[in-house]
Amino acid sequence: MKRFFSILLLAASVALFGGCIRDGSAPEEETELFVVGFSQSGSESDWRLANTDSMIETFTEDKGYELVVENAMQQQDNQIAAVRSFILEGVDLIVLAPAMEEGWDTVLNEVYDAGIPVIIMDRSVNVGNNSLYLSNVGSDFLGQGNKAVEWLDEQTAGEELKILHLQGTYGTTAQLLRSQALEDGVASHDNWEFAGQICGDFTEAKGYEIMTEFLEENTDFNVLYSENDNMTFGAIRALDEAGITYGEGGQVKIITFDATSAALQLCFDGKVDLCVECNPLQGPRVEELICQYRNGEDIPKQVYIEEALFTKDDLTQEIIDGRTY
Ligand code: GZL
Repeated sequence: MKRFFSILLLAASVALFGGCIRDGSAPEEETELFVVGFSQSGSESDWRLANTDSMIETFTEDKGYELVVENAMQQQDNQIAAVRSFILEGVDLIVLAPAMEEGWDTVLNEVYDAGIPVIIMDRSVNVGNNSLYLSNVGSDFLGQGNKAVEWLDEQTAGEELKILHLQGTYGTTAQLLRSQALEDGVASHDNWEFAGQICGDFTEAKGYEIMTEFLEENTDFNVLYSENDNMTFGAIRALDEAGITYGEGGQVKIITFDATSAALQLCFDGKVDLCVECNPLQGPRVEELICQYRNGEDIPKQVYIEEALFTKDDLTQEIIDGRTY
């Protein structure tokens, strides 16, 4: 008899609250789609495009979702407007991939007051009250930078290093923490110094532009620490035009973040020395958290995605060809 009532209670809660079954399939009792409002920060890089694709491929109608995607083109004001439109539309949950770390308190309080749950994905938000969001799914950006610094220390023990620091968009969590790791590294090594710190906004075009400008003034550096692959691709074009060698046996060691397949190919070809993976395929993990939430389970406030480092020795053409982004 007891089992009968527990089954009855489960069926009632699914029918009433739309809990989702872990395999992602919508319970038969559900008729309405679960509407996810997704505010994506932009489309500035290969990483970002893969991140968007991961969400689109995960939140499909046959699994019981309607995904509403708004691309903010790296402008926080566009994201705030998108979140407000999600409130008016009465979506069931918001996924926010924030362009910047600051400036979210007001609009996230509006979402909270509207009773709509929020998951932060990729970067982080710095708000006074972290109960404004359910969880932050993303990368350990400080860990990525620290692993890169440790690798550089091991590879160049005792050498005099002049490091050109190609930074991502200022104020984004990826830039803030990857930069902090390198700045801490320079501060703790008497034989390391900055040749320069320049911002490429995570794009190939800006990376090429600022690298070209920098090389007109200064070619005296032996490490390039570039905070994403697209800026690296632009920087490499500028290095080629300036006749400066890089990678295996070159004047400049290159460290790059994201580990897109194009960057891994450069690494395998000996043109880039270290690829630090930043995994954009976060849709499935976000969906798992949403299912836990809808089933009334507690979810962790911070979830880090598994990531690795790649040098030439870690790669084969088969591994590269098997990558999905
Ligand atoms: C990292 C992400 C960064 C990538 C860049 O999670 O925020 O933004 O490293 C992207 O490619 O532009």
